[in-house]
Amino acid sequence: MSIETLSTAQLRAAAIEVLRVNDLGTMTTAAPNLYPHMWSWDAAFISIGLARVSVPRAITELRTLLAAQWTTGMIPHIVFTDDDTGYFPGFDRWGTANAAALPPGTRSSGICQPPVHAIALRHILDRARENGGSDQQAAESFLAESFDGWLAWHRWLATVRDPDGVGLVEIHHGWESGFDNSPRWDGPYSRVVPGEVEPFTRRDTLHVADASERPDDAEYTKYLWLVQQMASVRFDDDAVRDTIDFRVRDVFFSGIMAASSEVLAGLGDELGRTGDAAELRELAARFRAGVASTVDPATGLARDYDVLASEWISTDTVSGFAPLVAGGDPGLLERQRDLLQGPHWMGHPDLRFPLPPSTSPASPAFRPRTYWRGPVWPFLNLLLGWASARDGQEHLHGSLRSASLDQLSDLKFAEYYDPLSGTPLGSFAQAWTAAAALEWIGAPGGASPDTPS
Ligand code: 2M8
Repeated sequence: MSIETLSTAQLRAAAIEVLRVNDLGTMTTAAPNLYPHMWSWDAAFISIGLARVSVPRAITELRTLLAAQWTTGMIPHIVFTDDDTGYFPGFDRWGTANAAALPPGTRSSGICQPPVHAIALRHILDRARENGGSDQQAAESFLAESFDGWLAWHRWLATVRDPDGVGLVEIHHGWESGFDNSPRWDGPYSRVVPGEVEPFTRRDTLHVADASERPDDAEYTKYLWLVQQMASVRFDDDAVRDTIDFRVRDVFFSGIMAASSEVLAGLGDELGRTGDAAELRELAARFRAGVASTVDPATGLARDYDVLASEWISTDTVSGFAPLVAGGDPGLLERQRDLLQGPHWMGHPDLRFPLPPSTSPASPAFRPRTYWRGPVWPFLNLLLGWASARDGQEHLHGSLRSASLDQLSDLKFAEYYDPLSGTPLGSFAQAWTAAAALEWIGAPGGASPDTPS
């Protein structure tokens, strides 16, 4: 089906079908074969898409995720299904069964991912109020039921992962960033020297057309070494910090923390939780300032910080636009928007669609087909679009929307896309890609994909 002839209704129906195929009842798998479990930040984006179709089902998604929250407040990055799906590393390999903070009966990994959840909850509530009736009632009671859980999650991040109060979240594994093998992490990983890693057989490479689209075995050995290090101290927060070979202040994670804390503060206001809302606004301000403090004056891009090597990580990756997600200083944001729409990013002349690649095509680190080293990730464009709408940037929002709908009109709902050829890559029928399509379409009967908004 070509972009020209595809209707919005067809795109919407196909996206709904992807979510249906991935639906296990109380959780949506991130993708049918490659990712047959629930992932934390995928679940948040998926619930945004689900809210366009069924508010109760969207609520169920977040409720399932929150039920796996650790007693410390951490929301784990994977909630495993009860089945042995063959995903590697599975629950047993994680070794979290011995973690003191794992709630009884929960099967999860022992690390986290960026806190997009409050933003998702805001979307669900907004859709529910548009629908009114039982949807509104269900969403409002879910907000009241779950607020303490989200608050505990943000507090855990603010204390355990930012003990010095610098306004940047520290991560202990590239998987926590969600940008698994981004060039951002090449420096920190180059200094990880794995000890004895238990033998392993990967499964991920079986589910993509070309294994070179995935991280290589040397990268996986380091990923597993870090998991082993955490398991050796039973995932105890303080002990992990003292043990782990990977400690990085992740600027994009921190940008999401800032944005999401602000949104959660607004939700707190609605519940009359004035003190908690004020605390969350302070967190939002702290992380906004932390993100802004990383910006390299020479490039205008935000940077990560390698704690163990005491050095800044300067890469031309989309994470450099963390201030656009965090919000804040208008002058900084304007410079960032100019960069984002400029020739190294959305305005690069060789792009198939004017959407930001995960690494700039102008960077020597750019690999157009390799996972987080260059491809375009549709869910990230939705996040950037949400932030631009929040900041009243209708033009940028409209550009991201129309280019995203053009890209997604191939109906593959790929995990990621080659920015130059537009080829869909990684897993197909990826749930958060379908969810992004649903959210970009908006209400049924909205503008058609090829109508610029
Ligand atoms: C990818 O990460 C997982 C590990 O967490 C993997 O490669 O097995 C990343 O793209 C991550 O951001 C995403 O949440 C996950 C599921 O879509 O896949």
